[in-house]
Amino acid sequence: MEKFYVTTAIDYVNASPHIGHAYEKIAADVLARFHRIRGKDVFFLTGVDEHGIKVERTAAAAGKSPQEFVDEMSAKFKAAWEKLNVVPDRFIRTTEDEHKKVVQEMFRRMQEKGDIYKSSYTGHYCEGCEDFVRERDLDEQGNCPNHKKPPRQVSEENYFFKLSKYKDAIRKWMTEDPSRVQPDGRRKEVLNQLEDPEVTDFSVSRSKNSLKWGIPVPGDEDQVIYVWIDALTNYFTGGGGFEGNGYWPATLHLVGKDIIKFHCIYWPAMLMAAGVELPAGVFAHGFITVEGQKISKSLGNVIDPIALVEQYGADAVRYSLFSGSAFDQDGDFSGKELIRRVNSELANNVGNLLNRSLTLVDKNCGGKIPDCQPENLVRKQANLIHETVDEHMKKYDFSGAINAILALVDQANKYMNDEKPWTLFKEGKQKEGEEVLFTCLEVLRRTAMNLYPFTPELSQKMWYQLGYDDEVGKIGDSIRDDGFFDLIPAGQTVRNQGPIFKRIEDGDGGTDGDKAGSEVAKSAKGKK
Ligand code: ME8
Repeated sequence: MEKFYVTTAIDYVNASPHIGHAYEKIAADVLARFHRIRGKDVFFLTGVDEHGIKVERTAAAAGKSPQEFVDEMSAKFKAAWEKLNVVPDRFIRTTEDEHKKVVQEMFRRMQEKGDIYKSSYTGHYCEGCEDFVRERDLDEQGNCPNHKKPPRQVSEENYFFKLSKYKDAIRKWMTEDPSRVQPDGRRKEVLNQLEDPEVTDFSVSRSKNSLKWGIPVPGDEDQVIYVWIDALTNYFTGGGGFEGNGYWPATLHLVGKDIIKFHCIYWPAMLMAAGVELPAGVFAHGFITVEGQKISKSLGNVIDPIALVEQYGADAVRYSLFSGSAFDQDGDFSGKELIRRVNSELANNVGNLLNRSLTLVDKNCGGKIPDCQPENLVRKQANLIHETVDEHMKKYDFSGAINAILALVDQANKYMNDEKPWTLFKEGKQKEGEEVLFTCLEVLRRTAMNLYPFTPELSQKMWYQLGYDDEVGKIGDSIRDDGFFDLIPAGQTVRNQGPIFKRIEDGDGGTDGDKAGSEVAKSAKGKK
């Protein structure tokens, strides 16, 4: 069976999860579900990044021990993903013993290869980035351009990794197969960074005086392993580490656009030094803004994904995040847009097609799927939807996949309006009426399957109403070798249980979605 091992970045636990973190985790879950129903052996890893200065400081400020603090915070991240129906095969924490051992072994192997040496260093360290910032990249006030805070002057003796030795090999890795780093614009960006002489050997440890909360350097009590070495290695730990569990190398590392340097330069170089196979690919997604603004605590727009799910439901949040904007570019979240899309696209277009079809089947076909094989344009389009969705998903074009499914649903709704099966039945044209219904039911079956990665609950409800007793998420288990899914079975009894998706009404009974969105932001703020 073909394997698909997908990972996400692991989130820092110094603050609560926000919608930007959720966006990435849902995307990985969408891919995991998509490949699973296509019959692949999927392993989906996500988790949290628990070491480092930021976490150490935040724990101290909260009057807690680092361990106590990360235990609480990790549970919050886990709970948020559960609420969103994000179901990883493993939720990794970098404080796990198993991970610590893999990181230390990784370090040892890099050392054995002669790629780690001791040297002293002076630089500007930004705790927000958990990285050194170059002097010329600081803004006019001398602040880190990303975190708008002054970096600390750090001067100490550390272990260094010989990145310089691997630059040519990394360039080759990224150019000989351009699909390894996507989108292409990001690949070019990293290739440019690679040419920068300042992207060179880097420090891979801190002295215990400056950082205690981390994994000790094997054989040196005074040094702690630098947070990025620790964090990146989580992907390898998840893949079974040096013992293996059959999933490494990862098929895909899904990460935000801000951390591609670490994933496309540091990580492959580390793996080469440790003699470990490289991942098949990295994809960098865009950033989510909230109502046009960068997510920031000071703006008070840090939307708590749990509050959002409580207000709108998991499917609505998942769907609205990916239906509107391109995954490889920045996108915006607004309550108004969520309500508009969910009401018009899911409740109206998909919901109406299902409801009308099932009502007519109940009234005119004894509640059973009619036995026929009509040939018409809508059926032809329906037969193509699988391939079309595959094409979009292969390119991580989630909104393209959703739009193709919705276009088919629109086409079927229009077809029903034009053919008027209710009139056909009235006129005694039973066969013609059944053919129209069968066509629409086939579209609905395919819609349930193809929307499933985005809206698992809605799809399961559709599946059940179409008369299936199994789970739509398990169809991959019985997929035929030729990848063809059987037709909706004639004679299967449908179960019309009313709307699968209720229209979202705003609190005021109006359509002021923006207000709804900011209510969530407010309630999220109030909880802190
Ligand atoms: O970078 N929109 O952790 P992190 C979309 N621990 N994605 C966003 C986002 C937004 N507004 N804000 C953040 C770290 N992200 C490291 C990763 S991996 C070995 C270690 C994404 O909590 C961000 O791009 O700062 C990253 O992929 C993830 O959330 C975690 O960010």
